[in-house]
This record gives sequence, C-alpha cells and structure tokens, in this order.
Amino acid sequence: MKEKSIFVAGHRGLVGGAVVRDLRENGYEKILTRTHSELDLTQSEPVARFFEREKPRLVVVAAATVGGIKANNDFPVEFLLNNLKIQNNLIQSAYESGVEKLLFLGSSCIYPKHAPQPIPETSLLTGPLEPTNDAYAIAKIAGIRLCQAYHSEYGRNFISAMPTNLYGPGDNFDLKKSHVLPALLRKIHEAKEAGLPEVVIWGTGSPRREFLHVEDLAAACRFLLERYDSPEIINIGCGEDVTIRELAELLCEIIGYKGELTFDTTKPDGTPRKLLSVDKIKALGWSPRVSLREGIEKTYRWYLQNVVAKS
Ligand code: GFB
Repeated sequence: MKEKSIFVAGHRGLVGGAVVRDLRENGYEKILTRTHSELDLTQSEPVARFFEREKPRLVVVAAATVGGIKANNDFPVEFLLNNLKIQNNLIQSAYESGVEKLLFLGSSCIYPKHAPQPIPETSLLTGPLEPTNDAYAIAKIAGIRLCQAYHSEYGRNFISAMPTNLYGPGDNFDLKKSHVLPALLRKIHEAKEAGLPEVVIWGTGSPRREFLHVEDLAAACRFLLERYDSPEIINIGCGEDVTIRELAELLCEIIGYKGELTFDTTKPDGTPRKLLSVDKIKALGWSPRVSLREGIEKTYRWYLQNVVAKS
C-alpha cells in the first residue's frame, strides 16, 4: 500500500493537512497534492486531465466547502453546489482513470436530527435532517451514495467514513465561518488578552458535541485505507461528548481566563446531540489516542505560534 501514489484532495485544509502529515510520518512517499490555484476541483475538465496525467492509485477526498453552524445556515447554495461539484469530479475521475481505492469523507451531520444516541451507521436516511446544515448533509449523502453506486455497478473499492466534529492545528479561526471549538478558543483568548469581563457563547450552551482531534482522524483514515474494503459507511469518533458550556469551561481553564460566560439565545443551537457510535471501527481495532484536554492544549499552542504570533 505504502508504495502506491496517493492523491490527497484538500491538503491545505484541517483534515487534508493532517492526513498528509500522517501519511508522510508512516512511510507513504508518493503523496500528490494540488493547491486551489493549481487545480480548481469544482471544474470537471481540469480534474479529469489531472487524473489521466498523474494516475494516482489511491485517493482521499478531504476537499470540501466546510464551516460552522452560521456559515452552513447562511450559505446553503455554496455548501450544496460546491460540495456536489468537488466530490462528483473527484469520484468520477477516479473511476475513469482506474483509481484502486478511494476514501470519501462525510460528516456526522448526515444523520437525522433525532437519531438514537450514540448514532449507529444504520441511522442514515431514517428521519429528517437538522435544518441548519441540511444542504451540506445532502451533498455528503449524495457522495456516499455515489461511492456505493460505483461499488455495486462497477465493482470499485470506493469507501466512505463519517467523522464527528473535528479540531486541531490548521483549523479555521474566522468567527463567521469557524466551528465552535476554534471560535471559542479565539474568543476566550482575545477576552483574556483584552481583560474583558465576559465572553458570549452562541445558543443555550446545552447542545452536546463530540470532538475528535484531527491527528486521530488522520490515523483512522490511514487505518481504513489499509484495512477496510466495504461500501458500508463507517463512523470515526471518540465515543464521548460534552455540552457546549462544558467545552467553554474547559477552554477557559486551559487558556487561563477568569471572566464570565454569557449565552446569546438568539443564535441557533443546531442539533441537540451528535454522538457517534464507534463500535464498528473499534471492533476492527482502531481507537483514538488524544484526550480532549490534551488536544485543546496542543491546538492552543499551535494557535499562539501560528495565528497570534503572525498577526
Ligand atoms: O461547531 P458548530 O458551528 O456546528 O456549533 P454544529 C456547535 C454548537 O456550538 C452550536 C454553539 O450549538 C452553536 O450554537 N456555539 C456557541 C458556537 N458559540 C459558538 C461560536 O462562537 N461559534 C460557533 N460556530 N458555534 C456543524 C455543521 O454543526 O458540524 C457542519 O454546521 C458540520 O455542517 C460540523 O457537519 C461537523 O456542530 O452544530
């Protein structure tokens, strides 16, 4: 496996960056990457030409238009259309150029809003979606189905994994687009630096979320590339969740902020809980290594060195 050429689409993002680092550290030498200016993945012709020319043997689809609850809610057209284009181009070109194995990454938001918790893979398409991110979820569900269709119709080894909420080095700290963990890390750090008496948290603070460090996700992707060959989707998570209030309190402790937390309930909570069942991947022999506290400490160090120090 390690001698095969592997194209990681989206290597400048949180997930793709971690996947490339993990593959390098684990002996993969032929890693192909392209920046957005080198290859626009929403354009079918250049993507097809790239695959024909480079002939990667393996592909990881880590390229996507992503964002937190606000961006998803405000820009459903971009989340639906860009993601459909990117994944359709990559998956179709992978098929046409004879790629041996492709890993498509979805998201825990593909599951119904009121799915049983922890959410088993079998919950897919059993109920209505959470409206704040249904455009993104529908695009991801289409990607899963396309991989399964290539498997059943043409016998291709195109697999799909569903990660839970991710965070880590290389995350997006732009408050309009980011997910909750990098958003609160930044808000709490800036409140501490400015000596502000309070930090505003969106929503009620009661929704529960599961957070997986992106290094664990990258290790899981490599594990699945090397050992999982089924078209059935598989969850990647840590099996534990916290409330948004608990997350904010932990961030305050790590960052050393002593002010108050206040809750802006005019902002949406989104889905009440989103904890993945990780029985399937655990039974195959994979488990995460990074605890939430350790992961946040690492991410905070990265933020100080790479965002604060360079601003
Ligand atoms: O991470 P997040 O933006 O998205 O928000 P989802 C999680 C929870 O944190 C929500 C609350 O209840 C937010 O209201 N929250 C509190 C905040 N303060 C903040 C803040 O300052 N910024 C943000 N962003 N949230 C995403 C989906 O859903 O999950 C994506 O939108 C994707 O499509 C991702 O699937 C994994 O967890 O609700």
